[in-house]
Amino acid sequence: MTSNLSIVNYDEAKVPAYTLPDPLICADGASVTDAEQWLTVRRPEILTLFEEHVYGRAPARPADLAWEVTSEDREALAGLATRKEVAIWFAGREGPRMDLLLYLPNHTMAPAPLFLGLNFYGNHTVHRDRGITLSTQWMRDNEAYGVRDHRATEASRGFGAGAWQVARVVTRGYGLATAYYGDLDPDYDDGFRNGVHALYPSDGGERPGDAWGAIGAWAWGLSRAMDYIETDADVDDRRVAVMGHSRLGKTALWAGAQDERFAAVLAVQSGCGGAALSRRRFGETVAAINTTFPHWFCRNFCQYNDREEALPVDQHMLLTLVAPRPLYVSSAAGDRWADPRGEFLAARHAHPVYTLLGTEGLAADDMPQLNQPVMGVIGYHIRPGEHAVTAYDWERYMDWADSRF
Ligand code: GTR
Repeated sequence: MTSNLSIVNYDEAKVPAYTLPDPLICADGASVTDAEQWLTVRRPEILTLFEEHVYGRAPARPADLAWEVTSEDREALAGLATRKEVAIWFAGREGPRMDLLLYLPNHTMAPAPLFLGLNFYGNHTVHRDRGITLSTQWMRDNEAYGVRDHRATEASRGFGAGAWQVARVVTRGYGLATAYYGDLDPDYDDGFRNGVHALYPSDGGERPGDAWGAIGAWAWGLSRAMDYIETDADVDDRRVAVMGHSRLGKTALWAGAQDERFAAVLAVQSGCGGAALSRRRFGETVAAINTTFPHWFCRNFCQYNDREEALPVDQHMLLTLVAPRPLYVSSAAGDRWADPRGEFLAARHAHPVYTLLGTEGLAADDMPQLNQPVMGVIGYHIRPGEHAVTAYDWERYMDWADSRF
C-alpha cells in the first residue's frame, strides 16, 4: 500500500463513502440497550480498543508519586488570584518532574471549579506574571515565542497569553491549572528514551505494538496532575474540566476518556487522532500523522495508514468514552487540516450514547453556522479564523461550563 502524503483532500465531494463502527453494538454482536450494559460491557471494550490500536497502554499511578508546593502567592495578578506552583515527581526526586502552575480566583469563597490543560512552551508563556518560574526543560524551537536553542527565555514570558486568558478565567470564577507538556515527554522521536517513558522500559528488547506513545504519556501526566488537585482544598475536584488544543486536544480527550475524575472535557481543534473522524480522510490522515509524528501514537496505529476502514474504532467512539459527562468540541473554519466537519460529525455520532445514558447529548443535527455555539451536554462551536485558542473560544467554554457545572 503506498500513500501519497503530498495529496491532501480538502474537497467534501472527494470524501470516500464509509461506514462507522457502531458504539452501541458489542464485540459479540449484541446491541447495547441500557446504561448498565454500556458501563459494564461496551465502554470497557471500546477503551481497550483505543489502548490497543491507537494510543497504547499507560501505567497506573506510580506508588512513589510525590509533590510539593514550591511557591504560593495569594496576591498574584494585583490581588485577583492566588498563584501556586507545585512540583510533581513520578519516581523520586532525581527522576522526571512536572511543574504544575495554578491560578485560583480570590473573589469567590468556595473551592473553585478548574480548567486543566497542558501548554506547548512552558508555564511562563501563559501570562507575563514574573512570579512564574522559567522552565529549564527542553523546548520546541519557536522564533515567534522567543524560543531558541531549545531553551526558555525571558523573551518568551507571556507569549502564549492569548491562548490562556488567565485574568478572564479567574474573573469569571474559574481556576486554571497548566503544565508544560515537555515535562512529561519532549515532543520529538527519540525512541521513547526520555520523559516518563524512560521510567517504564519494556522487558527485554522491543517495545510492544501497544506500548504508549507521547499522547499516552501527556494524558497520563494530566491524571497525575489530578492526583495532586484532589488534595488541594482551594479546588473543587468534582468540577475539573480537562482541556487542550490541537495535539494537546487529542491528549485531553484521551485523558478524559480514561480518567473519569475529569468532570468535563474540552477538545479545541483536536483534528486527526482527536475528535475528527479518521474515515473521512479530510485534511490530516492517519498515514500523514503517523509519518510526521511517529512518536505520538502506539505502533499498532500505523497498521491503519491508508486503511482507515480497517480500524476497529473511529474517533466518535473516543467521544463516547466521555459520556455522560459534558464534552465540548470546538473547531475553526480556517483550520481545514483538522477537518472541522469531521469533528462535528464525531460529536453527532457520539450523541446516541449520550441519550442512552439519559442526557440530551448534542442539540444539533447539522453543523451550526459560524459563531453559533451549540450549548448542550455536548457543546460545539465553529468560529472563523485559524488554528488557535482565542478569547472568543474561552468565553464560550466558560458560558458552557457555567451551565454544566
Ligand atoms: C500539526 C499536526 C496536527 C496538530 C497540530 C498541533 O502539525 O499535524 O495533528 O496536532 O500540529 O498540535 O498544533
